[in-house]
Amino acid sequence: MTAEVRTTCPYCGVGCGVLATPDGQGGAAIAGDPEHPANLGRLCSKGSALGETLSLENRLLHPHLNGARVSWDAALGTVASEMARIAEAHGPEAIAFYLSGQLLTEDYYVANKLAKGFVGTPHVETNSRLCMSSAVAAHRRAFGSDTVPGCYEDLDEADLIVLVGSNTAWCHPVLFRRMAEAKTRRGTQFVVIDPRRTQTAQESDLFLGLTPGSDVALFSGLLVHLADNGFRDRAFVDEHTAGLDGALDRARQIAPDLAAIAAATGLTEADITAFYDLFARTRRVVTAFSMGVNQSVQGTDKGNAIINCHLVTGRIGGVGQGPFSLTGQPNAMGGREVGGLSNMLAAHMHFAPEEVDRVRRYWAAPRIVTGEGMKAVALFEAVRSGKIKALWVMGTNPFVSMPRANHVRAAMEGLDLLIVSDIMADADTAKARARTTVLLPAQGWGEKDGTVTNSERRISRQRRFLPSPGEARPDWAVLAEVGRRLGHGKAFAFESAAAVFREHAGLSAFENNGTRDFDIGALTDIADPAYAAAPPVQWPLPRKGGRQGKPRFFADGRFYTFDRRARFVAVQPPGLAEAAGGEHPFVLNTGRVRDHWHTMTRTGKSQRLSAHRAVPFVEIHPDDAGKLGLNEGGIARVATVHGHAELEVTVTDAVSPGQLFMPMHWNAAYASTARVGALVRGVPDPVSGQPELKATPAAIAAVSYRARGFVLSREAVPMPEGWWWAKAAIPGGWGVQFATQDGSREVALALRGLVQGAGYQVAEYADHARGRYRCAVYDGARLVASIAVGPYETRPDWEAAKALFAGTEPEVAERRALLSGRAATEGAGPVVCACHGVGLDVIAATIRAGAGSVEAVGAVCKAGTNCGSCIPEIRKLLTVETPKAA
Ligand SMILES: Nc1nc2c(c(=O)[nH]1)N[C@H]1C(S)=C(S)[C@@H](COP(=O)(O)OP(=O)(O)OC[C@H]3O[C@@H](n4cnc5c(=O)[nH]c(N)nc54)[C@H](O)[C@@H]3O)O[C@H]1N2
Ligand SMILES: Nc1nc2c(c(=O)[nH]1)N[C@H]1C(S)=C(S)[C@@H](COP(=O)(O)OP(=O)(O)OC[C@H]3O[C@@H](n4cnc5c(=O)[nH]c(N)nc54)[C@H](O)[C@@H]3O)O[C@H]1N2
Ligand code: SF4
Ligand SMILES: [Mo]
Repeated sequence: MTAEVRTTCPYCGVGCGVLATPDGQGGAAIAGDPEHPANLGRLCSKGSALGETLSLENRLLHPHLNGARVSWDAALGTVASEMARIAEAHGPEAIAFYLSGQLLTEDYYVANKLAKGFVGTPHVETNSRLCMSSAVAAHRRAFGSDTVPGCYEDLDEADLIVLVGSNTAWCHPVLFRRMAEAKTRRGTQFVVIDPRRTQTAQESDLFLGLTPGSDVALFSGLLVHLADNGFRDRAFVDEHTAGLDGALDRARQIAPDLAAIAAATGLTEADITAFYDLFARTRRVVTAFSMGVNQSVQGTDKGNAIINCHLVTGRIGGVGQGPFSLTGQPNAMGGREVGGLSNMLAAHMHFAPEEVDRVRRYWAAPRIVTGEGMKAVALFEAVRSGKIKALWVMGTNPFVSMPRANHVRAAMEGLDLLIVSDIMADADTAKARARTTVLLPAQGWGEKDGTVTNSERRISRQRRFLPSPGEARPDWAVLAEVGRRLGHGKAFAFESAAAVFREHAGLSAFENNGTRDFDIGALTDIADPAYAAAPPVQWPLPRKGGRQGKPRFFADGRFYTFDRRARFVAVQPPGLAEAAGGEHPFVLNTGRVRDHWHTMTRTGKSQRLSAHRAVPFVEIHPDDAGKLGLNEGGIARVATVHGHAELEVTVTDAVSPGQLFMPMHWNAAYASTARVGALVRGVPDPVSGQPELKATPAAIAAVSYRARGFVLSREAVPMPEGWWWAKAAIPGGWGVQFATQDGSREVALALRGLVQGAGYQVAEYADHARGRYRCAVYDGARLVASIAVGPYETRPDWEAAKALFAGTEPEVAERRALLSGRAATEGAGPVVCACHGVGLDVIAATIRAGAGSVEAVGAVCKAGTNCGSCIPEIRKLLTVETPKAA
């Protein structure tokens, strides 16, 4: 064991501090950093399982050109010469970059400088367009700058937390635990506003299950209520804001009375009144919002409708109060700081002539671009139309995550030059082929070095604790090398991440003098050792301000508009881009599950994280399922105008009738047909350009196969063409669940050869007349593979087989059980607690045996005692199982 290294979790925007202790064999022990102010030692299930994602399996380790391995020199030679050729022939604007909120600030800075300053293309866009660009636009309209006013401490100190379109319990779990502690400590109340009764909603004091897309009606009604009932902060509104009258007029039109609000939102008048009263009489209120707000055709208006309510009450900038955009990605904020969105220039500057001039001088870049580039949806449209000839995709997987992904894929395959920088060889986008395709291996988390900024503006270091594998390089270094090859040696002479950071910090302070919110001038001269050792720090951090950042903005009522007043915004009436109906009668909502990250290229490697939900699924209300003959665990085809997916059915009243919910995670390496982007329309918000990803009209129907089963094997085995399948990491190897039109005999033939190595013994049980087949493959006493097939109606239960597979040498009784399909011992059920691998059946039995609280359950079976991400699910089981115990 070598010494532990302080670093930062590479997943969500909470930005938890991690202590990583490398084991010397490519792995590391992972723990929460007790000294990091974001998490004070806690980690959620994803953070805790980081150690399971570090293997080099399927890593992209060498540069490739058109499918063949080449040297870095050859790969970057092609990149530079092709970029130069395309710029020469079609102009630099034919070149685009599509970046990611998961890049480090240093990577992002160099990419932005290269493109906007030296290649001369404004088309530098990022997946953050799909994530929080509506929040950015709402901030800019209200505050004159993209400023997050508050900090995490406000969540500890609030008396009311309103969560809008945010499944915080699953997506920002460590923050949710802070909120839950505030509840215990000071009785903080939670209101959850979401069309879906999420795990977060289960924990709320008031759940408002509104009609999709109707948030603006709810918050317009709230604005009127606050303004008309004596909750207006007159001094604040008069001295520090503008535009209330116009915003209020519009709000009155949208929400003339309670009945109209109830009709628009589908909520009861009693619930609406309860929410308005609670908000009105609680001074310390934080309204936290994420993708249910942002990923909407009126995401910017939703954000401003929320901010309006904070401005009218003057609840901004004070302890425990304010609107709070929860950022998704670990460096969503860093991307905003460097100018990673195509409508920003750099360092929170836009394209005003004096701003362009300032950055031109700082960069010494005479060819700097002078206007905005295209936003994601338009950008990929321009790829399709041929306007964009070269695209560099870095740290994002658009074949899965972009709306109309099939369209996007076809468009990208028509490019003259496609460059993909990724860490995984099996990422869907890394498998694309354009006329010239260059694949560049990036250093991943634990291998690279730099900074990220979390939701509360806190800059933390990601540090290297593993050797760099194969020929992987840091993204910033590759970009800088291309800059040098294009003839800009001086501008891209960076010798380290620290050098990049210094230049970035310098730009933030350059001719700033308090005119721009983003200022980290105090770090401009940070020396290499200080950068190496830098503790987490919040911005702003101006040169003259000392080493302590400022936790909150706007307490002084001074904003970044020209008159330093905040703006109320008159919003548009609520609505979705397209109404469900006709052949597509359902609203398809999409989002996340607790234990997977995005397109699964990393969390898919973890068996702990794959146990919670092992198969892609669609949630549907029992009434709809009944009408359509859909059964729990059956397979359904969900289709939109743009594409389709086949998913396992989960029948639940967590979704309302007429709605479907599907997770965004499964990519083509993990499931046959479950890529979310293929289905989603993604009409962009007119202000922010962020596409609507939560409400595409869809149809759903049962699908019937002849057989269904699973394969467990030490190495992953590919499924035959035409089968439905989903792959999951399991203890000791891989599990694939499948369904097929073949009978058990054909399945046996197709699969047995895939798992049967030389010298292995095979034990089989076949009853093909009944469509049943089971097989266990042993290498000596060790179980190396197991196959089970049954008729389609029998949903395969693989928990018992998985348990045997995880062990070393099954007993005779267990071997027999494996073939008979009956478990030798009682199963544990699907995993609830990922950290300790505790199943639902075990927790339910513990409760029935008398454990009456989360703590008691933990004391008996350990569930919920590590990261706590499963505590909401345990609490739900307590409500269900406790009555049975009595
Ligand atoms: N486990 C996990 N955590 C993550 C991530 C992950 O992949 N996995 N990704 C990270 C990233 S990048 C992001 S952006 C965040 C996202 O974090 P969240 O925003 O919390 O996650 P989502 O599940 O995308 O969507 C949130 C909720 O919006 C609701 N919603 C849909 N339509 C509407 C509507 O019209 N109004 C309202 N009020 N709500 C609506 C959905 O039902 C859903 O429950 O999570 C981050 N954390
Ligand atoms: N329908 C629907 N679509 C959505 C969403 C939704 O809720 N619904 N959410 C949207 C949101 S909020 C987001 S943030 C996006 C996320 O979508 P993506 O950004 O496409 O998802 P990731 O899986 O995080 O992709 C990251 C890629 O970068 C690679 N990678 C990891 N580390 C590195 C590195 O250090 N360097 C490089 N070069 N590559 C690396 C990974 O292997 C992976 O291929 O999806 C969006 N799309
Ligand atoms: S909450 Fe979980 S995923 Fe997010 S930063 Fe913390 S440990 Fe990582
Ligand atoms: Mo995101």
